[in-house]
Amino acid sequence: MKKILIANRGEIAIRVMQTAKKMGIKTVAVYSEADRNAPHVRFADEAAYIGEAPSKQSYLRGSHIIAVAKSLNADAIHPGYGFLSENADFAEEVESNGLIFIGPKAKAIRMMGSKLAAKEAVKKYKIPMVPGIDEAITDVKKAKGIAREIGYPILIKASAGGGGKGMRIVTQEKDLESQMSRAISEATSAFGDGSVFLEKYVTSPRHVEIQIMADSHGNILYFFERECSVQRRHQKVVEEAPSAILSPELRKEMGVAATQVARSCDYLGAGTVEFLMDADLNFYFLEMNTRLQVEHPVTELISGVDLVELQIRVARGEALPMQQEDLEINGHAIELRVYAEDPLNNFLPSVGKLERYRLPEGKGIRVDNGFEEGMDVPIYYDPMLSKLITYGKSREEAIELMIRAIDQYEVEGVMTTLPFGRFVCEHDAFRSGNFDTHFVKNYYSPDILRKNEEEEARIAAIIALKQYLKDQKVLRTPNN
Ligand code: MV4
Repeated sequence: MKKILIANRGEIAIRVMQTAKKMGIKTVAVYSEADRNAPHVRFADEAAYIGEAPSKQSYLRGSHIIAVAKSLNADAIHPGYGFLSENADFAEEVESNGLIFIGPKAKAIRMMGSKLAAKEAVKKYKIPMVPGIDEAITDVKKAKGIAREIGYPILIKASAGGGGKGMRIVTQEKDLESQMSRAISEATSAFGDGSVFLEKYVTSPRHVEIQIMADSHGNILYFFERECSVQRRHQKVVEEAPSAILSPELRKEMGVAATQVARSCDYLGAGTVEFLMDADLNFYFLEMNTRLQVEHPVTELISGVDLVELQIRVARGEALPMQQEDLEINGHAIELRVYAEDPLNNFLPSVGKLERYRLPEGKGIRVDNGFEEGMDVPIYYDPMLSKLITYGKSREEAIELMIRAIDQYEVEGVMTTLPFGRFVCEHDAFRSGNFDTHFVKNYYSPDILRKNEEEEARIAAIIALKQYLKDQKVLRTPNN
């Protein structure tokens, strides 16, 4: 593998290129009209224009991107996350054009893209699952019978859904019929597949996911867990590794279950197996994400591996260079997703020019960044500016470092989620480790941030006044 085309933009394109460069592999960036001057373009050895700003006319043009890769003699395509990363047809087309897709085979992507197919695939292993059914259901009468058996509240999920799309909570039987028909029509229009199924609704779960990596020689390793419960409307905001609540035994149990999920679909490359965990630490398999995830850096910091390097190596057909016994957790890492969104105004995208943009730096601080001072934040794509990641010997150290790094991070021109990240890191529930997926909903309100900001403004005013009085004393010397 001598040259890789990265079919993505922003921080993840740069992240992948960094490792490719380290491995002596040439890189090709692709860019849309909006990204002509983007850092990921300048970071690459070569770059190719692929179309207008909207993703559909650029970053989602699979066939065109493949043609570009071939014309520039690339050997492989890395899809990053989002865009084409979980598009089975694209993975297939890459391979049928004689290029290497740095990711799993199309079959595994397809299987795990369907919740029902995934449940079917893992059946031969003893993977704990939420009580529910593993077939699509349309008959309301039958559904009522099943829901009664499972017990309310139940959750209707779309088989083709994911990341919370197409889910409906039903608390009582009289709502089941209407919710089911809504769920089916929503799933049909959103995914072109109206299959829905029922599960017991776990009311206050944690979201714990396991990073796995598989090679083409039958080896599958787990790289421990990430705790991702701090999320807002299915959008993760803060992630950490390891989880504050897993025992070594439970970690191993979940790790083994995750590798079995990967085995069930003949997995290759980096993947993440998502679990729900209830208050009694029971865990249940939810779904598998067949890509490198946004939050992979926390895993890299605590395990000491470069996940992108391993992706590239297994894509080249190499065996994984370590065994499960070689892996251990060192320290604690936390990631804050820094979005150009206004936490005081319902997290509305805050577009504009980065008038000032200075990153924090220092020991234990990593910033996976895709922007620079003077750039506009484009409206066409995800508004994530960067990922701020801190690493310490302990969870407390990582949290303290995160607060200091947030204070050091300078952004002017757009609103960001940095103050929101500070709120999370200072909150007792987060600090104690005792929180679930309802953290933001339960504890956050813009008023809290406003009060913090007013308090900061008050302190700044006091300091300014003190300095003013001091300056006056200096100026009023006896000779004046
Ligand atoms: C659930 C659940 C409770 N009970 N399934 C949301 C995203 C998708 N991956 C599955 N999700 C959930 N499935 C049962 N049976 C609660 C969620 C859920 C959630 C899961 C992980 C992280 C954040 C979440 C936020 C709301 C709901």
